[in-house]
Amino acid sequence: AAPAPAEPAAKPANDKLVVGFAQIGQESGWRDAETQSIQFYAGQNIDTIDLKFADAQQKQENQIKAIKSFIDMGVDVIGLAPVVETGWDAVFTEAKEAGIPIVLVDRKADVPEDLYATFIGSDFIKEGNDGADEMARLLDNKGKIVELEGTVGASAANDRKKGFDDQIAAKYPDIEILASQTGDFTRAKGKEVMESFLKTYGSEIQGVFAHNDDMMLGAIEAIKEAGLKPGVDIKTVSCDGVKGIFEAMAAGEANVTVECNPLLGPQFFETCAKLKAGETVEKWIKSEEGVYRAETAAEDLPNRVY
Ligand code: GYE
Repeated sequence: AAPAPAEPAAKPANDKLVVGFAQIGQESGWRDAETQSIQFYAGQNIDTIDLKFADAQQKQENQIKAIKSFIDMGVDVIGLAPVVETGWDAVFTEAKEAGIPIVLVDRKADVPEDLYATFIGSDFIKEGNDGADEMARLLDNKGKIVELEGTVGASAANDRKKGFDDQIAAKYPDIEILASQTGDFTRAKGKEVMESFLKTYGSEIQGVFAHNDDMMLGAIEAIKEAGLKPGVDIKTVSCDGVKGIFEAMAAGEANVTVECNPLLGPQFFETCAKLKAGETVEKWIKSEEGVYRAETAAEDLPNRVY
């Protein structure tokens, strides 16, 4: 008898790298730059990457819903920037049981190590430490300051605060943190909280540390409206390195930004591809970043891409 024809190879429904990404929202210029980096990379690689992108509008429950729908779709890898650190165990366990690796992008989650493949992002404790050293330098190691915290419960806020406050307590006994309050990583809230600090403490305040540049840009407006000079009467140190803060530094209205890199798209998809191929990846893929001061802001500005 004639040999049976070979079975046609079963074709996978989608041979692209299928990735679900649950983004936090659009709270800051930094966040927008990260979203663009991810969407741009996927767009450039449309033949090989299928990106499902969800915007959670700042709500953990929306991120959890998005992750569940990615599990139902059977994506290859799920990425997310967890809005807060806690509360992920159940949904990450569902992903694990479905055999879908989780990649944490830019913010950490407080879960057992076996529930995620890797964290791609910055060392926020170090950013806080660097922020404290810069503030001490600006104030000659002595003075009264206020702190604008990021979103309550976010790893970027928890760790920047810890890094900053611990470094001040350990190395700069003559610097006093008068007050510390959340501005939710937004410009509008940063302005609002700074207004209330100025009402309470007035010209006692000699410096502000903000967990991101957007809140500082809001605080700068509040300081100006109070008739004081930001960057001169009140020194500023914030995190991220967005263009707006370089413009403020070049104009003499801000002093320092501690860079945090949002351009994580390429690293993210390269990591997803490795995970799909069954390769193991490092548990923490660290971003490289620097500290930028007002003195070089005008020169630095044209080189900033976000
Ligand atoms: O600093 C802030 C943003 O998670 C590192 O989130 C990120 C932070 C960033 O909204 O601007």
